[in-house]
Amino acid sequence: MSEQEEEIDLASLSDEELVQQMHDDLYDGLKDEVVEGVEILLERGWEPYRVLTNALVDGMTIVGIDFRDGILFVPEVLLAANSMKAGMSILRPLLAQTGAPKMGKMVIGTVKGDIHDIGKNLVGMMMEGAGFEVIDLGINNPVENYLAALEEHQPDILGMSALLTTTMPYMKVVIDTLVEMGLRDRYIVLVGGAPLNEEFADAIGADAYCRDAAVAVETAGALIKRRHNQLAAMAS
Ligand code: B1M
Repeated sequence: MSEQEEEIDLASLSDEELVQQMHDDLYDGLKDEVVEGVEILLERGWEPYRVLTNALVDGMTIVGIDFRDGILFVPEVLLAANSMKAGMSILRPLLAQTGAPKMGKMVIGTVKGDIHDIGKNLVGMMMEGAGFEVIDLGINNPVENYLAALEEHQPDILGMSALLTTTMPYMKVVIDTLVEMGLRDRYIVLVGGAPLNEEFADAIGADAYCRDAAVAVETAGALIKRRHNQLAAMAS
């Protein structure tokens, strides 16, 4: 750490300066500083969701741009990702503590060949906060993992994440397998990840594409409600 970095007293910064500094610290992979920044913003009364989006997600967006442009490389991005995860781990229990009524169950995982998990983790956190039980399968999941988890946990929703154009087609492998096994209609299938879009979700037979974690929560709630209404109509 340089002398200049050591001199910065995060608590003395205004909210705006602190968020800016947290973007820089995330970029530099300074985990302890990112954690301290999260704690300070919470102490100042910021809502956990605001800390998550303004300080962490926006910071990671800057990292993503410089990664794309060849200014940052994998080791630096890994450090940034670990700092982001450390910040998220403080927010996770706070986001889950909303006391929301139980909404349903979701199994979620990143698809085979793909090790990106920050976005998936964020979706899981937000879903828990909205009252869903979340079973997280982690990264690099072959179809067998999804099938085993669906059988074991009998969720309402299957969520899949992919961040690479080379791994997103694997979502279709999972959905096609569900169709072949006659299981597709049992689950609401939601997909997400930066390279996806609605057309892709339609083309592979998912129920919906979720642009971000907030949309995932909204979509999950709406589709579960629709499903309950359909079942009630069939029963009457
Ligand atoms: Co990777 N990487 N990466 N990377 N990486 C991208 C995705 C990339 C776009 C960077 C770039 O070039 N600009 C690029 C993909 C290009 C492409 O395919 N078109 C890329 C590449 C090329 C690679 C490698 C191939 C690099 C290499 O090795 N040469 C390699 C691949 C490894 C692999 O998976 N096999 C690789 C590796 C890595 C790291 C390990 C260094 C690290 C991952 C660490 C980790 O996740 N633990 C990493 C990172 C951090 C990124 C970027 C910079 C950031 C991703 C991120 O965490 N975003 C990323 C650039 C970018 O996306 N702009 C990039 C923040 C997160 C909150 O957003 O994940 O989009 P996101 O999630 C959002 C939504 O998409 C949505 O909600 C989330 C929250 O709002 N969502 C869902 C996501 N999943 C969902 C599931 C749902 C619903 C919504 O289910 C219901």
